[in-house]
Amino acid sequence: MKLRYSTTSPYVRKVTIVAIELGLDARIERIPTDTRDPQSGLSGDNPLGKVPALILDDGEVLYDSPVICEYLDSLHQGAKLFPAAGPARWRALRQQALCDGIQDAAILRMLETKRRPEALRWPDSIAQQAGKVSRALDRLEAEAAQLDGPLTIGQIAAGCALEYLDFRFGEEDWRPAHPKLAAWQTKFAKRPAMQQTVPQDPA
Ligand SMILES: N[C@@H](CCC(=O)N[C@@H](CS)C(=O)NCC(=O)O)C(=O)O
Repeated sequence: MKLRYSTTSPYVRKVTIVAIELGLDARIERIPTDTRDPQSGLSGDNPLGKVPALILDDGEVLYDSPVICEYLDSLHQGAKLFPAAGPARWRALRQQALCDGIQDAAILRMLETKRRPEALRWPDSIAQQAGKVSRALDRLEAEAAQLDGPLTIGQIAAGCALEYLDFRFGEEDWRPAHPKLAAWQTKFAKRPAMQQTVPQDPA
C-alpha cells in the first residue's frame, strides 16, 4: 500500500495513528504530496485533489480518511477501532464526524485568516467557522465521558482534532473552558502513536 500524504494534514495524521495502533504502519509506503502542485499526480489518484489517498496493491485508490481508516481496520484480527454494529458503532462514527468537522472548520478559518491577503478576507466566514469549532468543543466537553473505554476511531479523531487546534491556533487555548476534555486529551496524548505523529512544521 502507498499513502499520499502531507506532513501537516490532520486527516493524514489520523490514518497514520490508526496504522501504528494496528501494527500496520510498516506495510505502508509513503508518497510525499504537495496538494498545490498540479504535477504531483494526486488528482490522477484522487480527483478531489486531497490527501490522504491510499493506493492499494491492486491499484484501487481509497479516500477519504474515514474510508482509509476503516479499510485498515479490516486488515487485522484484533480489537476493532470501528465497532462492528449497534450503538457503539454509531457513536464512534458520529464522534469521528464531529472531530473531522472541527478540522474542516479550523482549516477553512486558517486559510481565510493566515493564507488569504488581508483585503480579501471575509470576517463573517471566519466567525462562522470559529463558531462551528466552539460549538463542537462544547458538545465534546458535555460528552467527554463517552471518550473513555476501549480505543475507537472516535477517540483517535478527537485526539487529532484537539491537537490540530493547538497546532494552528495555539494562542487560543481551548482547555480552560473544556476541563474534562483537557484532562482526557492529556492522557490520550501520551499514547506512543500520538507522540510519534505530532505535527512539526506549521508551513
Ligand atoms: N474529508 C477529507 C478531508 C481531506 C482534506 O481536506 N485534506 C486536505 C489536507 S489537510 C487537502 O488535501 N487539501 C487540498 C485541497 O483541498 O485542495 C478526509 O477526511 O480525508
